[in-house]
Amino acid sequence: MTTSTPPLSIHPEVADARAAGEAVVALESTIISHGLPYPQNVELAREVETIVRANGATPATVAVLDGECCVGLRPDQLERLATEAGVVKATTRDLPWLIATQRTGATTVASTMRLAHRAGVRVFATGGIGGVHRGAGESFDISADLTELSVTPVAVVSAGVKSILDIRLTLERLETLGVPTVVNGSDQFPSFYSRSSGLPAPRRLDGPQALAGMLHATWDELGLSVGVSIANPIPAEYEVPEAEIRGHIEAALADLDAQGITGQDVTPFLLKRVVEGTAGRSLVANLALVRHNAATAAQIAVEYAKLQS
Ligand code: PSU
Ligand code: MN
Repeated sequence: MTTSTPPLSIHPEVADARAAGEAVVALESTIISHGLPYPQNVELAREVETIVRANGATPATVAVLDGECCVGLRPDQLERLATEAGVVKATTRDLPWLIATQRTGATTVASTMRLAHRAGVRVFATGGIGGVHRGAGESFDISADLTELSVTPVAVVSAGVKSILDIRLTLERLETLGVPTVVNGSDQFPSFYSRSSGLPAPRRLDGPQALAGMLHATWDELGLSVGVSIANPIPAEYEVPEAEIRGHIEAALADLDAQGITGQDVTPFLLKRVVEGTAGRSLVANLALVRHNAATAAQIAVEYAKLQS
């Protein structure tokens, strides 16, 4: 499972950690190429890898480089994703095309999960997951992240769902798809910048050990082939009040309609507009919550590795 077979290329450090039964944490790359501005994107990508290591796990950033599906990247490869023009935003359905055309793509939550799973990696840290867009009844715009969570046994640690999406419908969809969804240490489901969303946590567990126990129950005891959504609320000191974000999100959604933006461009457009609108305040929160998720994911991966031995 840990050997590299084209088009899958597993970084030797990741392969060694897997072979030794040690903790590994997957990281996505759409956040680097399409989710954050330069140079914060590459700085964060490096920093998150350091945080994963400091918490006892090996980082494995995932991307497709010239048609090669890489699990674990060298520093120059991270830099390339942060700076190169024309890096494709790649969800699972794009992987075959990237391989066939030897192109370079940044992986979303969905495709990162799929490639992490191929490499035997079970825990993944990100900022926010995709979900059901507002107005999805008309547009049918529901992120493939949710579909992937329903079929691929990887745990995704996020800060919940950004309110550019319809959070209530996203939780409904996760329930329908049978995705275990749990909040770390809170009775509220978080909404990325905020520790609350007005919706209750579907389920709650407190801390890495309890969360790892649930992963063990899901995959090893029940044998379910399903992802697990772990929502990890932003630390209180970095929270941005909902009132401060709401207007910017409404404006961004109105621009989206006015400019006729659809499909894969929707999420990157909204993310960029919110950062611009809040004059970088949302960016500080975004960086903080990703760091926090990386630390929590590494701790969960360490606890889960103990249950495997
Ligand atoms: N939400 C965020 N930041 C992000 C994304 C979502 O707050 O960077 C990215 C993730 O890579 C996620 C993707 O998997 O957007 C979802 O895109 P779409 O809605 O097109 O499925
Ligand atoms: Mn979409």
